[in-house]
Amino acid sequence: MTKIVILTGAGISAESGLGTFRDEGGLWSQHKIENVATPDGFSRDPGLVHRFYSARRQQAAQAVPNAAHAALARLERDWPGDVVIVTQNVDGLHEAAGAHRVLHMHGTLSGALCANCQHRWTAPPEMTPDTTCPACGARTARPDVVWFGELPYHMDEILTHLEEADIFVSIGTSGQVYPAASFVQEARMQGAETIELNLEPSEISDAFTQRHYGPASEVVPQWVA
Ligand code: BV8
Repeated sequence: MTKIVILTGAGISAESGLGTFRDEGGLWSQHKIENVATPDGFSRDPGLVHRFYSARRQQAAQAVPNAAHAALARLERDWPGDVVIVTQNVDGLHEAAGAHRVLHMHGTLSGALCANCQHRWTAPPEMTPDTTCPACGARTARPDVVWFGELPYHMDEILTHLEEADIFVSIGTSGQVYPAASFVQEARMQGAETIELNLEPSEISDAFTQRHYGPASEVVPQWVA
């Protein structure tokens, strides 16, 4: 049975009103990466990092899936073979659209992690440096997201899916962050068909055998149909 592995990035959620990172006016233009998405940045100013993620958590909670998320959920439901979504996104829009097999390699805004005892729980809408861990009581709560220099989640499982993929589709990512940006090469080495669906060519466009450009809410349903 044909297995499809789909990588998504911030671009698939752009039309749901969630900012991307590297587009004009994107999240990184408002904050320096090293101040809000690195362990050092969190140690230096946990209040700033909590404010950055609390604002995104509340925004994501209001966002609704768009036609691209819905099309992928339909594909997962109707495709006779395996469909796995590997997302770099920390919003819950794939699940809100009805997808079930979603691997959040960079974590989720809805998750909280205790830097002291590694306990995980559902994050309150607003987290601050005074947020305590319900398990150990320490004030060491952090967003359960993967920062630069930290190992992404589910890597072993993801690499297995890439080995088994017959089709690899990359949607809404600039291909600038690793190891996600290397997945297309992994898939190609296994002989998979590689497809890029994006607003414009990404840093890794040359690695794809098929490319369709335009807003995700248009090109993804067209491709799924
Ligand atoms: C690791 C946190 C090792 C959560 C994020 C030099 C070379 C290679 C690698 C490195 C290097 N120097 C450092 C590294 C490693 C580093 C890295 O890749 N750095 C980059 C900047 C060079 N990577 C890491 O540190 C990773 N970890 O390597 O660990 C290790 C090994 C062992 C033990 C310990 C450690 C961790 C990376 C994860 C970082 N965390 N986010 C959060 O805040 O969200 S990354 C961040 O970027 C988000 O997760 C985001 O999803 C991700 C990727 O960005 P995109 O999703 O692609 O978003 P972007 O804005 O860039 O692009 C949007 C795209 O959408 C554009 O192409 C645009 O055209 C398109 N678009 C816009 N609108 C639409 C659209 N498409 C369709 N429709 C639209 N409407």
